[in-house]
Parts: sequence; C-alpha cells; structure tokens
Amino acid sequence: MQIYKNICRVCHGGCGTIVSVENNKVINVKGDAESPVSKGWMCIKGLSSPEIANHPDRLKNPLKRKGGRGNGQWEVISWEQALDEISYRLGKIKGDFGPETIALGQGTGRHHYMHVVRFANQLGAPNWYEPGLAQCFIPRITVSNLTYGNFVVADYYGEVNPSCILFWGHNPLITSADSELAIAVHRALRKGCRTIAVDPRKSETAEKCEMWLPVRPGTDAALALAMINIIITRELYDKDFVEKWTVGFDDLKRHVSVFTPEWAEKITWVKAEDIVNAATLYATNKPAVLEWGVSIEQNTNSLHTARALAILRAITGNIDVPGGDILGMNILKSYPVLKDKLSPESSKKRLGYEEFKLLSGWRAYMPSAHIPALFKAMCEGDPYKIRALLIFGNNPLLTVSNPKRVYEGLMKLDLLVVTDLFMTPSATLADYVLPAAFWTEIDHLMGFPLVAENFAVAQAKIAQTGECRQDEWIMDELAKRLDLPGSDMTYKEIFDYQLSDLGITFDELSKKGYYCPPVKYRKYEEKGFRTPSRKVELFSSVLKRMGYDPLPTFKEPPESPVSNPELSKKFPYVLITGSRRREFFHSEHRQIPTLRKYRPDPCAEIHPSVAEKIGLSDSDWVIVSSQRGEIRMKARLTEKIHPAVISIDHGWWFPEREKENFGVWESNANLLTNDSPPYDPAFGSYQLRGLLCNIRKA
Ligand SMILES: Nc1nc2c(c(=O)[nH]1)N[C@H]1C(S)=C(S)[C@@H](COP(=O)(O)OP(=O)(O)OC[C@H]3O[C@@H](n4cnc5c(=O)[nH]c(N)nc54)[C@H](O)[C@@H]3O)O[C@H]1N2
Ligand SMILES: Nc1nc2c(c(=O)[nH]1)N[C@H]1C(S)=C(S)[C@@H](COP(=O)(O)OP(=O)(O)OC[C@H]3O[C@@H](n4cnc5c(=O)[nH]c(N)nc54)[C@H](O)[C@@H]3O)O[C@H]1N2
Ligand code: SF4
Ligand SMILES: [Mo]
Repeated sequence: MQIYKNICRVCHGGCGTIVSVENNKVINVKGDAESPVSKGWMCIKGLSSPEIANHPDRLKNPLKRKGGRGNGQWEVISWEQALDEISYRLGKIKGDFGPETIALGQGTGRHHYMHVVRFANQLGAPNWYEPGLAQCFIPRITVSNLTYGNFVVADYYGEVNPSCILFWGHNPLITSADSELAIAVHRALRKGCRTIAVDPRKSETAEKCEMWLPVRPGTDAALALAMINIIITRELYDKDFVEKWTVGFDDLKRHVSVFTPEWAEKITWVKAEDIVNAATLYATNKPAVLEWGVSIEQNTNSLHTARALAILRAITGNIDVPGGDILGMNILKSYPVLKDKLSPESSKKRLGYEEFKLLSGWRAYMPSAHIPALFKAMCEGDPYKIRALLIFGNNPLLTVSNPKRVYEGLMKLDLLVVTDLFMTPSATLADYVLPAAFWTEIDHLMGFPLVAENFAVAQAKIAQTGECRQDEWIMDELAKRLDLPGSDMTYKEIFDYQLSDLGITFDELSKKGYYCPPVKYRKYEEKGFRTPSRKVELFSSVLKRMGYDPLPTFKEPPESPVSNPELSKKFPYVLITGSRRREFFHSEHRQIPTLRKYRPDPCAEIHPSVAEKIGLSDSDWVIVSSQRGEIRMKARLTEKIHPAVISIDHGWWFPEREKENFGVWESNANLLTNDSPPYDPAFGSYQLRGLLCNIRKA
C-alpha cells in the first residue's frame, strides 16, 4: 500500500488529503493536517471519495452509440477508435460549416476548466458554455475587476480574524464554495466575530448568525442600496479610504439618497430598523468580510446586485486589509488559453456577443456563449445551426434551465460527445461517451482560492480506473489529430509554465503539496488599483462607456409578486431553487449510498403555516408548479424559511432507474425555472431564484 498527499476535487476543492492506494485503487482518504487551509478537515463528500472512485457504475471504457440516439445501447470501443472517429467528424463539420457550429460544454470549476477554453480557441470555436457563468461567478469576478481591479476573497488564512462577517445569499458552512472552505468559516466564527446573514432561509450559516434578514428573493440590490444609504448618511464610511482611494463618491451619495430603509422595506420584506442595524453593525466592526454567494447572480439584476455589494466593501474600507476582503495575488502565470487563435470574425459569431457584452462580448472576462441563445441555435438553426457539442463534465438536462429545450437541442445534433465519470441522463443522448478520470487519477495544478490564486497546490496521478483518462488528455489527443495550433504543448508543460515565476516545477510541487507565500496586504498602495482611474470605481467609467448604468440600481424581477400580481394569484409563493446540500454536488452523488442515505429524496422546504393552509404533513409528496411545469418533491416542513418562500433542491435524477430515463423529468427543478427574456442586460443571467410557484399535495 502506498500513501500520498493529494488535493480533493470533489467540489471546487482545495482540502489537503492523505490517500492510501493499493494496486492503483484508492483504499482510504483522510484529511491532511499539514494543509495550510483545511488543516486536516474534510467534508463527507470528500471522505466518500473511495466509494465514488470505485463505484461499480463508473464509466471505464469509451462507448459508441448503437442504434437510435438515446436508446441506451452501446458498443465498447478503444481510445484509438474513439479519438480517430470523433476528430474526423469534428474536422468535417468544421470544414463544411465553420468552427462556430461546434460548441463545447463543461461543468463548474473543474480541474480542466481552462483547458476547455484553450481547446475552444484552438478549434477556433467561439461557443463554449458552463451552466454557471452568467448565473454563477462571472458577475462577481467581473464586477470585482470593474470596481477594484481584481477579485477579492475573505482573509481566513492570515493572522487577523474578521471582526464581522456579512453572509449575503451564501451558505459556506455547507458549500465550501469558491474559496471559503467550511472549516475556515467555522474557525473564524469560533474565534468570535459579529455576524449577519441575508437569506430567505435560515440556512446552516444563518443559524449561527446574530442577525438574520430573510430578504425577498431577487431584491438584494434594494437592500444593499439602502445599507449604502445608511452608511453614507450616518457617516459610517471610511473617510480616509474613500477620499484617497475612490472615485465617484459624490455621485454615489446623490444616487443613493432616495434609497432609504423605508423604501427598501416595502421591496425586500426586511424591516427598515433591521436594515439600519445591519448596516451599522457591518460598517462599525472592522475588519469585516462580505461573503457573497451565488444567489446574487441567479436573477436578472446580477450586475447591479454584485456592484452594490462591491461598493459596500469599498466604502467601509475593508478591501485588502488583514482580516478583511483581500485582493487576489495571482501567483500563477495565467493559463495559456491561446486567445489569439480565435479570429475576430469567429469571436463576433459568438452567440450573445452583441447583446451581453460582459458575458460574450470582447470586453468579457472569459467570453462564453449565452446559454439560451446556444440551445435556441441548436433547436432552430437561428442565427446558424449548432451541429456538434463536446461536453466535459456537465449534465445540462439537470443543471441548465428549460431541460425540454436542452433535450430537443441535444437530439438534433449531428455529433454529441460526453465525457463523464458516470452515465448521466445527458450522456445517454450522446454518440460517444468517454470515461473521465477521478481526482486521484489526474495530474493537476490549482491556484487557491479560485481566481485569487494566493496559494498553489498540485496533485499527481496516483490511481487508475479502467481506461479512464483525464479530460485534458482527451482534448490534447483530439487537438493533435486535428493538427490544431498549440497541440505540441502538453498539459503538464502548461503547469510548469504557470509555475515558472515561483522557481518550482510541477513534479516538485506535487511532492510537497502546497506553495504558500505570505499574503501581502494593501497592494494598491504601490501602484494603485487595476482600474482606469487606479482607484476604486464607485462610479464605473467602463460601464458608462459600454452603455450600462455606472451606478448600481434595483430592478424588480420580471417574474415576481410585484411584477405579475395576476399570475401570483395562481402562483402565490416565491420559489428558490438549488440551495446546496452537504451530501451532493449539483446533479452528482445520487448513486453513492453513504451520501444518498442522508437525503434519499428530492425535497421542498415549506413553512408550517403554508402546510397547514393546504393540509400537508411533513414528508408528504407534493407537486411544485410554476407557469412552466410541475415536479414532484417531498415536503420538508421547517420554520427556518420565510413563510412566503418555497425552496426546492436542484439536480435530481435517479441513477437506480436506468430503464425509465433515470426519472429525469420527475423532480427536475429546472422544469420550473425560467430561461426566457428579459435577462440581465450585461451578463444575460436568467432567473433560477425568486420565481413564482404554487404547491399542492401529490
Ligand atoms: N435550478 C438550478 N439550477 C442550477 C443551479 C441552481 O442553483 N438552481 N446552480 C447552477 C450553478 S451555480 C452551477 S455551477 C451549475 C453546475 O452544473 P454542472 O457543472 O453541470 O453540475 P454537476 O452535476 O456538478 O456536474 C456535471 C457532471 O460532471 C461530472 N464530473 C465530475 N467530475 C468530472 C471530471 O473531472 N471530468 C468530467 N468529464 N466529468 C466530471 C459529474 O459526474 C456530473 O455528471 O448548475 C447550475 N444549475
Ligand atoms: N455541497 C455542495 N457544495 C457546493 C455545491 C454543491 O452543489 N454542493 N455547488 C458549488 C457551486 S457551483 C456554487 S455556485 C456554490 C454556491 O454556494 P452558496 O452561494 O453558498 O450556495 P447556495 O446554497 O446555492 O445559496 C446560498 C443561500 O442563498 C439563499 N438564497 C436563495 N435565493 C436568494 C436570494 O434571492 N437572495 C439571497 N440573499 N439569498 C438567497 C439560499 O436560501 C441559500 O441558503 O456552492 C459550491 N459548493
Ligand atoms: S469541501 Fe469536501 S468535497 Fe470540497 S475539497 Fe473539501 S473535502 Fe473535498
Ligand atoms: Mo456555481
């Protein structure tokens, strides 16, 4: 038996692990006490890694469809045959119809994320997507760049503990989301700090907070604007920092003067008095961290919601201070995505290019296709037909809004290739299904936290399952066969290139595990912020030039009790979807007994007062409906939710029901969500939270 240090990647990852391996098989995984971030801790998903890695349903060989699309019959083929055939068909489609007709799909924050972007550029293909992006992370990253020139993360790993944490639409004690491992948040809370949670549910994190503001879903911008109003009118802002390091403060002050707590109370359901108290608590306990979650992006006002929160951080002087929200150090060289290989003509054909400038246009942080436009093009050939889709770890029938449309689109493709760990509902529709490697089976370099890259962690392949291959290898093999530019550089050479400033090679780092330079604070004092004015842009000149509001505003969600009073008679509750569960990562892990046993069924969280009204008991099956469809869920009665809000799990399918299409149409939250316009004007975000719904006994 061999013992290795490694890094867990069951979620966005980062926990240090000690892995026992026998005959290429993972036997045991436990936390590595020497990890500077997780310090020995792991969550239940990570600890279940051996069960995931060795699960009998793991895909082990490349498969080729036999008979009609989606009929479930497969032929086992060799890698040579799979790669030769796929590359031949890709080359033909590219030659006959143009590279824009080949799309790439991938999942959230995987090890191969940037490699997919690189491969798309190598192909000259402008249309790649990931189901998050406009609905996850891109607004937060882009707004950070626009406002203070870099992404910020909570300083949980330094000497100074935050004095206050404001959790906004975020439940990191469960999600360990993008930087803030649950254990780091636990440690900060244990050391003692003031706490506020803005969340329609009293989540596991909100429960630990002294203030809980159960906001009406989708109205966060109004709440944030009222907090800015209080902080400015009561002069609770950091005057020194604002004067020296920001532009547009006077404009902001004028702009927010009408956004009083009384104004916000009517919109957000949060009492004016609570808004004042929360604003005061956040502004007067320093250093403070503002932990923003994905909820602020799953609505059609994602740009301004994120902007208002970024401004709260800035005017309170909490940026890049010990124990506050620190700017990323980006110690790794950026991934060579070969942007120059994508021609300007090809870029302009990207779906969404003209309309959603910060998602798909030239100014976007990481330009990608607008998902509703992509599936429309697949279904209707408008403005051109998407003919091929290569998916690396995404289950769009579950994680993209409007799965009926996704299904229609996938069925119409000339070529669908899905690479995954398991056969998923989406993979059943493919021409080729390729077996992906699990995190113990890959070589990988990761900057931690994601995007900020203050540390570098590396992992070497230590196990092997069947014929599984890591996604990067598959892309590289296809690139070689298609003779694409850059195909002479392997992914391991890329890791060495990324590390070259640090004087350490990938092989050396993967033996050590971690590279953690001391954190530098107040980096802006040297050269200013990386914005056009070199200061924090409260008033964004860039947004103004692009035709977007330079100061944040509130817009009522297009589907809400206020926008649609008639519809809300039929659908009287506000629906939120996809609050994360400790045991699952999105649509994954339903086949893992240790994880499934805690949550055997898809659940809807309902306030007891609603249950009483419609005669429901706990654990009854219910039908949750929106104007777009109906699904079946199990009722979980709880006081820990605003009485007008219903929260449903997302990502549900039933791996045990292979013969019935895995029950993909039964409890799929995205049958209820909305992929129709209007979208956020800058990012094209669609509404996954804050919609109208109804509920009845099944
Ligand atoms: N209604 C609703 N929908 C949502 C959300 C919501 O809150 N509500 N959240 C959205 C958000 S924020 C996101 S980020 C997306 C996530 O959406 P996805 O990324 O699509 O979600 P997953 O189910 O985690 O991953 C898809 C597949 O990747 C496979 N996989 C895991 N690791 C690997 C690997 O290394 N290689 C390969 N090839 N495959 C792998 C898994 O087996 C799984 O089948 O969902 C979005 N959808
Ligand atoms: N275990 C587990 N961990 C995960 C994931 C997973 O699937 N499982 N997914 C990963 C991914 S891709 C992401 S994006 C992150 C997400 O990580 P988080 O942002 O922490 O997670 P969520 O649980 O999606 O949402 C947080 C809270 O927002 C609340 N909420 C819903 N609508 C609104 C709203 O309109 N306003 C406000 N203020 N709050 C609202 C919900 O009640 C929920 O408690 O988690 C990552 N980590
Ligand atoms: S939080 Fe859990 S799943 Fe994520 S890296 Fe840590 S142990 Fe793995
Ligand atoms: Mo996400």
